[in-house]
Amino acid sequence: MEQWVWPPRYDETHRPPDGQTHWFPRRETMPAERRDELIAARIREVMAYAWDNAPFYRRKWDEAGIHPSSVRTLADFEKVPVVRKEELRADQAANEPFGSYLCVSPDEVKHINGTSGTTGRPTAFGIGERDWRSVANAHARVMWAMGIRPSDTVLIASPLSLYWGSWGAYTGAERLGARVFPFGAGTPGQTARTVRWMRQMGVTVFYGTPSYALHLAEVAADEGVDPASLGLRAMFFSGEPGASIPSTRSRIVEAFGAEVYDSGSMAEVAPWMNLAAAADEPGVLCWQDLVYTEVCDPAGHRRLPYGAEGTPVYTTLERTSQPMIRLLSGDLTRWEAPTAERGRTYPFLPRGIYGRIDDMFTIRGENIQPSAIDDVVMAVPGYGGEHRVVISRETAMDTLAVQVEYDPGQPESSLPGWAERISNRLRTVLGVGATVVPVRQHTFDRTEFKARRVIDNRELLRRMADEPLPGREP
Ligand code: 8LQ
Repeated sequence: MEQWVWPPRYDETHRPPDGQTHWFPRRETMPAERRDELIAARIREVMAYAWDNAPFYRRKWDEAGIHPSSVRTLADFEKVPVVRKEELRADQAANEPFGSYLCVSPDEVKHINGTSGTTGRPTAFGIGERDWRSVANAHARVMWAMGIRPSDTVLIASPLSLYWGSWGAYTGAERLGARVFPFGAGTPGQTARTVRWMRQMGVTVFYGTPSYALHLAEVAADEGVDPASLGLRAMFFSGEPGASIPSTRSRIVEAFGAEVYDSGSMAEVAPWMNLAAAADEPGVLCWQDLVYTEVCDPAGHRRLPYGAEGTPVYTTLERTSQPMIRLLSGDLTRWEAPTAERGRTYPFLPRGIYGRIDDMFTIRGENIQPSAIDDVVMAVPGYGGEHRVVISRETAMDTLAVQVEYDPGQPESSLPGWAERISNRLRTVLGVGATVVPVRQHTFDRTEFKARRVIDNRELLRRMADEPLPGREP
């Protein structure tokens, strides 16, 4: 029943009694050191499998002078070179359609998902039936820890397209035995219909992005429906920072009155619920026996001690079609050692994933994460629901401006003082001042998916400087 074998095999009839908090008690609560020994052994098997089946890995490790048999411990494993998303993209371009890291025959691919391709060529995920089942079983297990039960109706409120997020939540909820409602998101007018259908179907659990949940709350209110009356019991999120960011989280809780669970890593490493909360609190556990997470130094890619901030590097331990072995995320987090207190002996990321290294910007020597700005402005009474962060260059100095929508309930005469209070708060938190510009509610578009709130005018200026003027030779 509770097995952990390679290649993975699951008892599809297993489901704990409702009152039991762990789906797989032994795997989830064993001493972390013991689990690490088992992970080291599993990594050897996964690497040997990839060596035998994936020219991509064989070439890469050959060049680095590494053979799976030389990786005996987790310390050895740190030396295995990381895989970057660009490498996967390039390998797929050269080896259409799934890349030379596909370890099963193309005939065995039963599901296709992909990246949205906003940054370059999209990457295809070719998923074999075995992997689809492993993801379903893993996600059911993680969702069980969130308290989701067969009696729940789970709304999938994210795009049902290439996005692994929606399908991962779908297949997990289905495996758990819940009622799945794949309503999707992203088509015109859909959000108002979502509100109506949620009521009619008695939805109890919501899945989507934090930005979309806040948008849904606004639309519900516009439709005369108090979001708290929708009857949601639990909401779980992935895709962007928010569920572990205090002010975003409290706005969601205040609107819906539901429990909030953060989850999610990267589509490539599905089961992407490998990072997920198992309690109604900010932060996520690293479910190490599904995907082995190392928080690493962003330059050398060596594992950092607990307590440190770094970038997650992921290794799938149950994927057979496109295994990911030390995939570099480029995200930022801080991790803490496993304790028995959280009921599962996994490392903990108390603030979840709070941003991407690439999205960080520097103003007068201070490194700033967009999510830190979200946290400040969303906590301000009178916040109107959206904001934009504008970085510009005036003379030699970069400047920061934040346009913040205000609630129409605020008298206009109070706005200068309101803006100044936000500005002061930003200075305290970020270490640099920002110009705060109040703007009317609904100035900015809402998103059904992942929010992009930073406008980098320096980038625009750089691009304009690089582009040839019409009529002039480049
Ligand atoms: N990203 C994903 N989940 C996040 C979270 N909980 N907190 C902060 N940032 C998060 C399919 C899942 O939703 C995971 C997913 O979104 O996969 P993608 O589309 O490949 O995007 C991955 C990126 O989303 C990560 O690298 C994080 O930056 C962010």
